[in-house]
Amino acid sequence: METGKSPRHDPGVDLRALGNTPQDFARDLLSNLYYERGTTVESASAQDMYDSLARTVRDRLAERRARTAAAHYQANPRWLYYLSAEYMLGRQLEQNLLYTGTTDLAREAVPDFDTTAAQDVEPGLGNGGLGRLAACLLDSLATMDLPAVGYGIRYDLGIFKQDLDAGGQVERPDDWAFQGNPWEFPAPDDNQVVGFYGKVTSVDGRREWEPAETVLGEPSHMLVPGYGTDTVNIVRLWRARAAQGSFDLTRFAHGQYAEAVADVVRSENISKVLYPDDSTDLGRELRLKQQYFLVSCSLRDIIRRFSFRNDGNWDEFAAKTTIQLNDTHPVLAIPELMRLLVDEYELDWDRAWRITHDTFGYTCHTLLPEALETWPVATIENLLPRHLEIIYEINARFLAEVSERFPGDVARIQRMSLVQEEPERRIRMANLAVVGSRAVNGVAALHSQLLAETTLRDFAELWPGRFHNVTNGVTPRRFVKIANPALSDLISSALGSDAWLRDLSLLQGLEPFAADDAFRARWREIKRANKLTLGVAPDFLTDVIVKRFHEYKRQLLKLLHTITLYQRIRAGETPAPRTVVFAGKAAPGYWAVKDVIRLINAVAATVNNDPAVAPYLKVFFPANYNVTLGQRIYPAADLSEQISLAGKEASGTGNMKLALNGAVTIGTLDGANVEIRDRVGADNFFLFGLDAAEAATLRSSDYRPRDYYERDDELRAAVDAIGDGTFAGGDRQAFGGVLASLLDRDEYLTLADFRSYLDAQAEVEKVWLDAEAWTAKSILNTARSGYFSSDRTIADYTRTIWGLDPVRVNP
Ligand code: C3B
Repeated sequence: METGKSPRHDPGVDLRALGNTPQDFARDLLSNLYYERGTTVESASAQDMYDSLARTVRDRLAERRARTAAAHYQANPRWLYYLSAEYMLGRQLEQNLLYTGTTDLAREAVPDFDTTAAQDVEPGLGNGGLGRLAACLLDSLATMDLPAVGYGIRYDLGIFKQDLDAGGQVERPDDWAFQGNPWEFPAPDDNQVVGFYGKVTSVDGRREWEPAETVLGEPSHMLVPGYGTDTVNIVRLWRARAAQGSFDLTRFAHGQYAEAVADVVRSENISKVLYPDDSTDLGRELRLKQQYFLVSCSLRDIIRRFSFRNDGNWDEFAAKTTIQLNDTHPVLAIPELMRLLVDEYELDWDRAWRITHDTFGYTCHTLLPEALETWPVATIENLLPRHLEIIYEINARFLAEVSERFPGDVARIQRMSLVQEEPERRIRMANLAVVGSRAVNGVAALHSQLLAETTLRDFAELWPGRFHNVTNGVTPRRFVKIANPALSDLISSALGSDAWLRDLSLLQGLEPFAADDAFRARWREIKRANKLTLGVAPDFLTDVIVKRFHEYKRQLLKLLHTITLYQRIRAGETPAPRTVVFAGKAAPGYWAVKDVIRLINAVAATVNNDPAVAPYLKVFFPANYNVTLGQRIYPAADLSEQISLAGKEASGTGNMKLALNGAVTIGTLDGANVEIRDRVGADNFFLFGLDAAEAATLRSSDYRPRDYYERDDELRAAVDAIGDGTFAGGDRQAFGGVLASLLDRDEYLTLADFRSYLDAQAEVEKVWLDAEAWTAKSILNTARSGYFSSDRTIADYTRTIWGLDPVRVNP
């Protein structure tokens, strides 16, 4: 199984002969068209041209990749392995053109560049923030020359495509690689065999797991280039396949066509589809299989890579390897590494545990208890019997440690146990993650603080030194340079260079320009042009709430405000014109927020068809929010809505993308909003609402949403309009569920925060009417948001958790 292949680079021929003159580029493009697609310029389809262009660009990265692999082999460095069930990579073509400096060459060489580029499909292998964060971190790791590999699953179907039918969300499959994926390199020789089910027996005093079912994990990788450097890292994605020869010819001959491929289908189902759930625990055996599949393939690959230079030297493993667990989805890596070390490599338990514990770091991305994964003991016992034994052993040793520290504290032991007893026995994956990792981190300052005070309090008391904060960040390459080229050019000309793309703190240099009339005028012009590109009115305030739909994120609060604006206009008021942009997907089974989507579109239909309202208010809900659509929305936004109930949003990253593009935030003291406000200044941020402590107190008291409804005339009118058929052609039942949830429960205190939110919106409007004052705030938001670069996030991880050194790639 160990191929012992080493990625040494043979410098006998200079592959950089892939030159970058217009002739070189055009020749390579033509060569790909002829030899890869078997066609000619005259008869090439848009897809032929796209594929050939993609290969031409990719080949320039492949050469850098070979030099990176050689440098890494030479350095034998400490590696970071990032394990994540999700990656939202975004479109690859524009990024890779930028990173290879071939954008102009491509525009020159390709007859119809825009049509060609439009063929590029975004691999949507994630749900939302967590998956996009993973992609931003990979971008920064490569940019900072850090030796890292991302591991994930190559889902056949990514996050569903959202259609809107009569205003409601309809999900369509995202067959993203249907036309092939030119960015990907298959590596079938590096496949791994993964076991499931079966039984455990004792052989010579050792435990031996005999799986009843095996599946092949076949990897392919996509290139992850750094910006402004020759480093090209990889993200390695596993695809499940049946073993060769699984097709049942006998059954086929008897006309049993479905049965003939049953084994193949069963195996391949493991990487068939991304679970489209965000922030809820979802107990399905296939999902657990996916998680184990990812972990098992990746760990064996990590050991294979370790063995190139350090074969058998297990005492070096944790010094050469750090593995970051992106939330609880890959946490089975902890018992799996124990199983490999103890059962397969025959290390004793204590030594294996030291290695395991020293190897892992765990990032938690939530505070919601319902998002902390737990798995029924019975499910694990059936699917992974040996892992359950190992988890029990870890638990027994761990609980002995807790008892020693807190003798007689039975309640504490029950809370901390890896096994939940009631109402059903389940394994608590977050507890397992904390016990098996040397470092645990939250993703924003407030989040890390609340984790230690609430969700993971017992663990923080036991091991205070294990807990860290690493505030999230976003890549300025994709979310400023590529998304907003005109603004990027303005920034570069103001700062005198584009060095800010690799050191975003340099944006501070823009501060003086907030007082420069000509600069402000140019800043406004760009924002206007970006609105036209998005297709919204250029002179309206563009007010955006774009993110996954979730009750805690309170899209409904934004909608109540929108309804109030509508009612005020109907009553003769003439507010500052604004377009409210909603975008985002809802988990397919999450009916409470699917109703909200339907209601937003019903309100949009009413508002947008009312000529009396048209000069003041529009509601826009573009379907299928994804990275590509986000790249068009952020540059056009004036106002960034970050209005989750305080204490619920771990961090947010859309808030950072919007601030960097000059949107001013209206928000609660939640997640990274707190840090955004600290940096941009309280004067350049519209704050409202309960803080986390106040929200927790109100929620635990006898909260009565109806009191707020009865006391506030505008609130009552907005809520009544939902129930009286105003937006449903007179049908009073159409949104009964939304109404009841607001008035009877209002779990996320929407009504309690309504008035404070409207007051803050009045302040927004006042400032907006003074265009110069608004533009100054917009510029200061960009100038002071450099901290939110994912390069800074990676620097923090490197310093506090990973301890990595860069490896420079020789030109
Ligand atoms: C998200 C959180 O909801 C965001 O606050 C956070 O910014 C990102 O992760 C990145 O840290 N998240 C998610 O997208 N999916 C989950 N299952 C849990 C958290």
